[in-house]
Amino acid sequence: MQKKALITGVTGQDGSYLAEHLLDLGYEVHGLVRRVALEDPQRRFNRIEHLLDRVTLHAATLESYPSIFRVISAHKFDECYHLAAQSFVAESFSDGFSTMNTNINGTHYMLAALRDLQPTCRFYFAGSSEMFGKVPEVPQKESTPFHPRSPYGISKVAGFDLTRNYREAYGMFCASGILFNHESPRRGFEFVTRKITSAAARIKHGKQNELRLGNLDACRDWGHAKDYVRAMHLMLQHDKPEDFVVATGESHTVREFCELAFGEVGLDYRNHVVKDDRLYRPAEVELLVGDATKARTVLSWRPQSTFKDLIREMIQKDLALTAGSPINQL
Ligand code: NDP
Ligand code: GDR
Repeated sequence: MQKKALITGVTGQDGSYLAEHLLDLGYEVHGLVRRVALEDPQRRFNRIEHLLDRVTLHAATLESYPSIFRVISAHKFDECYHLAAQSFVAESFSDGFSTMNTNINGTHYMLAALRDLQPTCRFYFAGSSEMFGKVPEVPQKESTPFHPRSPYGISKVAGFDLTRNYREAYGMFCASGILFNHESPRRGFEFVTRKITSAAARIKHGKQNELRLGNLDACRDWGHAKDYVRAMHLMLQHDKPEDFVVATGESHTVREFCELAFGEVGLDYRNHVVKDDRLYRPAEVELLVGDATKARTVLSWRPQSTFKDLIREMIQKDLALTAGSPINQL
């Protein structure tokens, strides 16, 4: 029997890779997208343009319970991957209210609609290493206490708790991934890795002179999004619903990322990167590095891409983009 999956946030970085992965595995894939995206497909669907004839899209928004209820009442799904969210941490400091509203209520609406209409559908929640925030131990694992440092991190802790509560209270198959940063050539341009690789490519091509960044000393555990969506799928194939840390176990500073990315195009980042105090966050998460032993042993999950592979791939794609390749070929 062909399995049917619903992906919220299918137009995002992870949603696009997950849709590809599930299609490769023979799934019937459905995606939840905002009405505004349907009105502007060329721009809003650039990450999934190559999949449009193979996925079924439904208009709904995380702000509206009826819109979610309508989609879930019209189709029976085996698995639901809830990836949609306001995912930019810095933006959550500018407008914490809308981040909370979208991320917390949106997750609650998804869970409540599934409980009422399809309680046997397996549910994945996109939890984050931002939930650890001010870390009490290094590396962080499933048992590490949460101390979120942003409205975004707080919203993800609430989503994580909601997911666990639906599992415990109603016996639903609800699992959370605690995913550390993962990147790709499909990463949004506001996130630091893509900001760096796109700037390095543009500087190389003489289209930009400098790159303004905030905290260069922050440490992150950066993996490849393609590897991380495989872990999401594996979590829902496990015999019981559990939460898993997904990480590479390697941590690098933003400065190291700059050094390697600019080095890829034969430039010295010190000649181009300008530290800008306005880009610092009111509360920073200084050090993240994950211990994915549980995912490795229980799910047999392994990342395939290395830190250097990731940077090289992002730089190559940004060089091509700067030279004029259409964005949808990335
Ligand atoms: P993106 O920002 O690339 O994608 C977010 C998706 O959510 C987009 O499809 C966006 O749609 C959708 N969305 C946002 N707001 C709404 C809304 N109100 N209603 C419906 N859809 C909405 O994120 P990623 O793919 O990088 O991340 C996927 C998930 O994983 C997110 O929940 C993120 O918080 C979480 N996460 C990400 C990590 C990472 O390193 N990438 C690490 C840990 C967790 P639209 O295109 O219309 O804007
Ligand atoms: P993060 O990713 O906040 O970890 O959240 P981001 O790439 O935005 O920041 C990483 C680190 O880089 C520092 N930094 C800057 N960041 C940005 N965006 N722009 C800058 O100019 C800049 N200069 C320095 C930041 O201060 C930070 O320390 C990502 C998102 O995908 C979340 O949705 C996800 O949950 C977490 O990763 C895990």
